[in-house]
Formats: sequence, structure tokens, C-alpha cells
Amino acid sequence: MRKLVDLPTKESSKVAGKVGVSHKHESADKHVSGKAVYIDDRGERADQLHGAIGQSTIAHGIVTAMDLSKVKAYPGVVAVITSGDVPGKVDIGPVFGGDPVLVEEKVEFMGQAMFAVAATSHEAAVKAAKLADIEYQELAPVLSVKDALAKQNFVRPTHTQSRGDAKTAISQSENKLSGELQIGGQEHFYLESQISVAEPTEEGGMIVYSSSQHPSEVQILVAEVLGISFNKVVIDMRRMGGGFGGKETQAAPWACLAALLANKTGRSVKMRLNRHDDMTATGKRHPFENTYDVGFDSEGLVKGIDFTINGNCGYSPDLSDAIVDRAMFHSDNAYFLEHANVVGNRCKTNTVSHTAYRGFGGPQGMISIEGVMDDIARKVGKDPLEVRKLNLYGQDERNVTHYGQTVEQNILPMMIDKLENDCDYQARRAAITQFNQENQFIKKGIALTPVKFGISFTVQHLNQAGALIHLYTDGSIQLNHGGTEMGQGLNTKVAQVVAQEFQVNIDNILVTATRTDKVPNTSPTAASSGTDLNGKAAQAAAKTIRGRLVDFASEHFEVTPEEVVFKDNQVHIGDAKIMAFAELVQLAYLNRVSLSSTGFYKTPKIHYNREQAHGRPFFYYANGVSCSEVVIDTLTGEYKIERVDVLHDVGDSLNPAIDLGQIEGAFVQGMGWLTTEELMWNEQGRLLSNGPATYKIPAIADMPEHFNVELLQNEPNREATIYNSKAVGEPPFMLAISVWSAMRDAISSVSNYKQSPVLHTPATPERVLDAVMQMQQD
Ligand code: MTE
Ligand code: QUE
Ligand code: MOS
Repeated sequence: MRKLVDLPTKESSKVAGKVGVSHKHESADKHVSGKAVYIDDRGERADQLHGAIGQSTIAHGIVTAMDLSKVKAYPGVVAVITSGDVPGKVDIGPVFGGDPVLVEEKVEFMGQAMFAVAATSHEAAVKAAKLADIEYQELAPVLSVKDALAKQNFVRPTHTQSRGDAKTAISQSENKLSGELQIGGQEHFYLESQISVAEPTEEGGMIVYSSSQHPSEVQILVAEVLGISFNKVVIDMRRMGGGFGGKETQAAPWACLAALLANKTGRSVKMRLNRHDDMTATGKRHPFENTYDVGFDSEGLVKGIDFTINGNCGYSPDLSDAIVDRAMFHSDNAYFLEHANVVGNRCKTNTVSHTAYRGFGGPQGMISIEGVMDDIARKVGKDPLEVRKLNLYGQDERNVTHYGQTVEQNILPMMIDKLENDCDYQARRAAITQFNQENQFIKKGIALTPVKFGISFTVQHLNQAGALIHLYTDGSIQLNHGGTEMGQGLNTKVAQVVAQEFQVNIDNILVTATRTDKVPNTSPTAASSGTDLNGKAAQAAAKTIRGRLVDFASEHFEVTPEEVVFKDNQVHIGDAKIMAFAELVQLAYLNRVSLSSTGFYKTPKIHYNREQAHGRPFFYYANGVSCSEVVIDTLTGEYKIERVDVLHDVGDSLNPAIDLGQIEGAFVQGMGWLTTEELMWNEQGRLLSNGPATYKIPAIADMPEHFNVELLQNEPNREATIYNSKAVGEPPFMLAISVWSAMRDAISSVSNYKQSPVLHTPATPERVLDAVMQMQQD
């Protein structure tokens, strides 16, 4: 039962301009009627081939022989390629290298692409790919963080962020605690699995339709594997059926393989992974194993903390350096850690290379400090909410993070108070305490946790965007920008910004497919920054054209520029004249005014020195608070999420309906990560949870019974973002930490809140039962 905030009406798309209004998703009608075209729905050329990969059957070893004769002989097979057939670069590592498009000698995980097949049908390609005879000299796989740490097996060097003297501060504290938290990974489970279609062009180039969050990177990598210049490759991306970070770097291999097979055969090739291949061949959210030592006073105020953040990166760097950095940046979450030492290890294991996933390491850092807050509360005998409040960022000296950024718009203390009131926290706490005293086996728990998430790519150069706008002589507008639509509503929001600039109906604007030949050298649509960056770039392009129209009209009609006013699909020229927007556009055309423009934006104010681990990596923070109430059965470990209340900060919302959808979706996805979604690898490194039957994502029955989501009102972003809005894509994912914390609260009640249970994630019923058994009955 959610509060309906100004949801879209039939009329809202007919309103001119208007950011801040709940326009429905640009493709909503197509999504629900099945008319939205995904890559697999595109019409196919008659001679199109289908690709598939042959996967390694061991986790670690050297290839000693590879016999592909049975693969080649399979009916329908047209081409088979190995790494030796790659005309250009074999390594498609996006940042640091280490990712061969096809294995050259060394196998580094089970499921790695050994060779690729093109056949006349998808089925033939998949079946043929299973027929290889490959011999290996096996090596012992490294499959755990502990093993990787013992062997100092890392994909990138260890990095440290530090302030003050944590060791001394801890040793001089009244109270000390230490602990470990094992945090599970997460399968992206986008509905549309990885897919690319490559078509050779007459210049020896390639046009690739790729379901990718990062078309420009796919362009570069396709050009590099083919050994051709970037200008001969075009990537086209209309929409993804979900990305969630899983298509940021890891869409590229499939585009490269399709292009290699297309190049070899001269025919168009579709590379589509079935669910099993997608789950075994692509990276996931990084599992982490974090340890801490904390010192605090008798009130529960943290004096010093030492964190070791160990990310399980899989076999290659991919984006792991930035992901472990982001985990480290968020190991404070909302709390002032005066003396902090945060060490981040990038552990190398023989599994798929783990990658971006909503929150990008932030959730794994944040949950650790939230666990510490709960542990401290049990030790000092306080409600965890009190300990959280005590440690929040505050005024003066207490508003600077351990990496030197000042928390400027510090609204979390206010937000916590508001939610605590609105959701009756104290009364429910009292009722739960009483319930737990009266019930031996069924126990309830509640937790209210904050989120403070830094917005910007922590790699500075990525914080830029471009856009391209065309006005046609009927007044209709084509809009193109560098971002990609994955369901999050980016195109709708950017169209709203342009509609606002020209004061026309949003229906007047068509957002066209993201293409590397329209807006070049783009950043991935990631870090929640899609609207912040591309909205500003599109606004810049629109302002340029509008400026030309104003200049033209003021000259033509002999009025001042201020007297040319765009309003309700019309243009007012002085007091006397009103003309339709389209009429002015046509007149401007006849008078040879350019009606097309690019726009560009780069985020101001950000700077960061990684060697010193100091600076302002984030333009601003997005905030949220959530309160979850759960009930557990201490005899079975089963549980239910009874009620969730969320108050989330999106600044001035550009589109409340879309923002609400993002918050609800992110929360439920986060809940899945922390409760039922369990990745299992066996001792050989085989992924056992490789399909929907063995990997449980939340379904409708897992939704909280009561789910109230509210957008914080009257708190515009104090930075000059697009219409003072805030990014929304990732931050609410971490609101789900309150579910985990509430479960620990319920378990702790078994010890009359004297003990803080170890509850690794995902907190499956088995783990909950295990944690209950640890409790000494009080
Ligand atoms: N919402 C939907 N429906 N589908 C997605 O794949 N990805 C999330 C988030 N919300 C995603 C989504 C992730 S990981 C990010 S970084 C942002 O959307 C990216 O889009 P934005 O920057 O435009 O918010
Ligand atoms: C958040 C992100 C990303 C990030 C940093 C963040 C991200 C991403 C990169 C990245 C880092 C180095 C590179 C590069 C990309 O950093 O998505 O090309 O060289 O791709 O804080 O989401
Ligand atoms: Mo999102 S993990 O930054 O694609």
C-alpha cells in the first residue's frame, strides 16, 4: 500500500513542458503491450547466423590440446573461431586488461569462452559448441577470499584510505569490538540476457546492435579486436531489458564475438546467451568478506575504527579497482569516523570476473558499518537507533568524511527524526519488546537505517556527457544523448528537460536510439548519473537552439529578446503576437537559422587525489532512510517482512512516479540480495545456482506486506544539478540493509538483546536458524 504521489494521468503527457510532473515512462505502453523492440525482436536478415561459445569445463589450468573437428562437422555450422583467429587485440579488458575475448592458453574460471561458433540456427550453434574435445593441465583453483588473502592473490594492488590514528584511538577506548561479515554476491538477473547483433559494412567496418550500458566502450573494443579504426564501428542501443550494472563492461564480449564471427563469414551474426550461459559466463556483484576493529565509549560513540574490506573480484580486474574503492568510500555510510583506517584488498579468485551491480561496492561497504552500529548497541545496551543517531555526521569538525569531503547538505539527522515519527518507531519498538517477551518461538525485530550515497563517478573523466537535438520544420524534436535506457526512465526525464526548455508537449519529442555516431565518446550509463549528466547536456543543446530562435524572433519582429516568451506550445512575441511553436520554427528555417545543436556537460567542483586518498570525489550525496519490521520463526529460521517505511531524498523530483518506481524496485532488489539470492560454487569452481530453479529472486509474495514510500519534500539539491534534482538509481538499493538489521534485532531478542548475532548474507532461513542457535537464551 503505497502513497500515490501525483501519479501520471492520461492528461499528463499532454501538458506542455513541465519537469517535476509524473509523465509516464516513454515506452510504458510498449512495455505492457509487447510492442517495445528489444534486440532479439528486431527483424533478421535472411542469411543471418547465430553465435554461441564453447565454455571451459575446469576453473584453472593450461590448455594442452583443443580438437574442434566435431564442432565444425555439426550440421549448420558455418564458422568456428579461436583466439588465433582474432585479427586485432585479443585482450578486451575494459580498464586494465586481463580479459581475453577467447582463451589463449590459460583457463581462469569454469565457463570461460574457449572458442565461438556461428551456425544457421541458435540451437545448432549451442549444440555444436558442446562437442569440443579439450585437454587441460589442471592447476589448483583459488575459490575463496581467505585462500586469495593467504596467497596474496590480487587483481590490483591493495589501497588504503586513512584519517587520524585508528590503532591508538581504538586501544585507548573504553570498549572494543571486532568482527567479520561475509557478504554474498548477486546475479543481475536482467530479464533480457546478454545479446548483440553484428552486421558487416561496406567499408570493412561493423554496425553492432548491442544491449549495453556503455556503447562507446563496445565500439572501441569491437574496433580493437577487428584491428580497425574506431570510426568504422557504430554501436546502436535503443533499450535494454534491464542492465543493473551487468551490461556496463560485460556486454562487450558478446558484441566482440558477434563482430569477429560476422567479419569471418561476411554475414550478420546474432550472439544471444541463454539464461544458463549468461549466469555461468558473466560476472556478478562482488562477494566481500570484511573485518573490523572498533573502539567506542560507554555511550557508543565511535573513537576509532580499522576496516579491512576484501572484495572477491574473480579472475580479472574488470571494474574491481573502482568497485572496492567505492566500498571503502562508503564504509562510513552516514557516520563520522574520527580515526579511521580503511584497507581495501582486491582478491583474485578463479570464478567469473565480478562487475558493476547497483551500488557498485557501496552496499558492501555500507552494510559493514551498519553491522558495527548494531554490535556497539548490544554492547552498551542501547537501542541501535540511538547509537546510529549519536554517530551521525554533525556540525563543524564532525562533518568531514575520512577521505576529506565535507558533508554539506547534512539532512539525514532531520530525515531520521521524521521517519522515526511518521512510522511510530518508538511505540512499535515497545510493542515488539513486549511481543518478544510473550512469545517463545516467534520473534519480531525492527531497524531504522540511513543511506548516504556519493554521486559522481569516482574516476573524474567519466563525469561528462553529450547530447544532440534536431528541430524539424513541423516543430517536432528529435533528441539524442549519450545515456542508455534500461528501464530506469532516463529518456523520459531527459525529454522532460527538453520539453521544459521549449515549453512544448513531451509528445513532441522523440528520443532516438543511443548511437555512437550521434554522440561520441560517451561514459557508461552508470553511477546513477544518467540524468544528472545527460539531462544537463540536453539542456545545453536546447538552450543553444532556443537562444537562436529568440535572437531571430527579436530581430525579425523588432522586439527585445526578453519579449520572446515560450509558453504552452506557443511563442509570445511582445504583447501583440502569439504564434505556434512550429510556426516560429518554420519561419526560422526560411530565414536560414540552424535548428540543430550539440550540448555538452561536465560535473563541476569534483577533484580527488587517489595517492593521498583525499579530496571531493562526489558532487553531492543522495540520502534515504528506511525502517523495516520483520518476524522470524526461531524453530525454522523462516521469516517475513511485515512492514517497510521509506523516506528518500531525490532533491526536487523531475518525475515523482519514475522516482517512486526506482525506489521500490531498488529496495526489493536489495532485499533479494540480503535474503534469498544465494550464489553457490562447488569445490571445482562450478556455479551450482545457475538458473531460476536454484537462484531465488524476490517474487510478488516476498514483497513487504505494508510498503510505504515517500519522497522527501522541499529539499532541493543545494548543488546546481538539473532542476536541483538528485540521482535515484542506486541509492535506495541500500535502504534494504534495514531488513537485515531488523532480522538481527529479532535474533538478538533471544538473548534479551545481550548478544549481537553473526549473520552473514544472504540471510537465508538456514543462516537465520544458525544465528538463533548462537544466542544464549536469556
Ligand atoms: N532501473 C531499471 N529499471 N533497470 C536497470 O537496469 N539499473 C540501475 C538503476 N535503475 C537499472 C535501473 C543502475 S545499476 C544504475 S547505475 C542506474 O539505474 C543507471 O541509470 P541512471 O543513471 O539513469 O539512473
Ligand atoms: C561508480 C561507477 C563507476 C566508476 C566509479 C564509480 C563505473 C565505471 C568506472 C570506471 C573506472 C575506471 C575506468 C572506467 C570506468 O568507475 O561505472 O572506464 O577507466 O565504469 O564511483 O559506477
Ligand atoms: Mo550501475 S552499477 O552504476 O550500472
